[in-house]
Amino acid sequence: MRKQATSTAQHRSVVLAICVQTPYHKGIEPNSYCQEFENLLKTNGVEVHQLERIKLRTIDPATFFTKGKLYDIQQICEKKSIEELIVSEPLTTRQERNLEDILHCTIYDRTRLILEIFEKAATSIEGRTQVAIALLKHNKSRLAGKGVHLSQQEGHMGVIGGPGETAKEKETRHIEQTILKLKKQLDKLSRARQTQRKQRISSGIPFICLIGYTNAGKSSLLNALTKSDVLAADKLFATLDTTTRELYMNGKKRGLLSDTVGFIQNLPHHLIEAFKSTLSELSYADLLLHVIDASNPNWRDHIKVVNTIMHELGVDKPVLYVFNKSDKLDSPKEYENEITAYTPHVLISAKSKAGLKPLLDYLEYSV
Ligand SMILES: Nc1nc2c(ncn2[C@@H]2O[C@H](COP(=O)(O)OP(=O)(O)OP(=O)(O)O)[C@@H](O)[C@H]2O)c(=O)[nH]1
Ligand SMILES: [Mg+2]
Repeated sequence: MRKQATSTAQHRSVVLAICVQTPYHKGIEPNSYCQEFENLLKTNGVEVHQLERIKLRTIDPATFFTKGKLYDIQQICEKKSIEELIVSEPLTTRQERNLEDILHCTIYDRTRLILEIFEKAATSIEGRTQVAIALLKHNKSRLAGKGVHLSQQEGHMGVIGGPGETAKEKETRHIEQTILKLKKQLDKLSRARQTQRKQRISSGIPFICLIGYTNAGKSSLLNALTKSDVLAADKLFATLDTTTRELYMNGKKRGLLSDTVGFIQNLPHHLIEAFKSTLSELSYADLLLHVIDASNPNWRDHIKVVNTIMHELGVDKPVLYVFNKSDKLDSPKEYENEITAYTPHVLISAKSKAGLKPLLDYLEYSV
């Protein structure tokens, strides 16, 4: 991962990654959860030297890991001269700092990992600005817990901020000013979005949005339905910028279909906050297509994650559950029995195009 201060240019850090099964993971299938963590690491281009899986019965508020586990990790760090430790869970500033002190290596948590992936994946000005704000807010929160060396430097007479301003205060103020500047830019961009939205609404064309967990196949479905070529990749958060395409059915333009950023468990709060202006589009949708990777053992949990975020965003729109990747299921018939509670729904494969006809029929009659 990216270091705060660069050392030797070509040096690749020795990385230990730990996938943690915590008490709050009740009901989540651990293998696919760890697979998802490995995908996050891969997507961020991290070369992992050792991957450990740890099950925690309780979380230590000061060090996250309990004493015994921490001792084991310490042994690995010493033996393998670990320089970076990446943890699959979000850590508090205090936990991160304490772990750094005990393990003598740089600690990165889930939040940092996801933020860096977003930073790399953002291409549009709006996407980049949103991610930059989230990163700055994260850095600011980390700074708040930073200790001694930053808080003890005295400010000089005459500098902005007045006498006695500490280095920490200066840094915080700088971050706040930058955030303010970026927010102004974002406001301008969102005003342009509002104008586009007004035009769209007055045209009366139905507006359909794809939502869903990351890697569920939203972009693949957009491509399959609109015969376009949006990036669909076996990467997490391949899509960060909204793409809208015209949807034709039986040769007639019947709507606009829009792709959105995928969600994940413990999506950093600052990211949801920063992406609110893009996600606000969802409130204007006539229909949401909630795409689910039916082949992932944690699909139920993924649905919950997405629905919770929708609730947090205050989005309450008609939903069609689109269970995707049916080609990967051993028995699609049996699977149908498991999804009866999710109504209305369709079972499809964006890859083989199976089930697309019932989906199009639904769209034709419902929007
Ligand atoms: N086997 C199979 N693979 C699929 C299907 N649909 C999508 N995929 C694969 O799943 C991976 C993710 O697909 P995307 O369309 O990029 O998923 P997404 O939901 O847009 O992901 P993000 O943009 O990262 O949120 C890609 O490797 C696709 O090729 C399907 O129906 N069957
Ligand atoms: Mg996508």
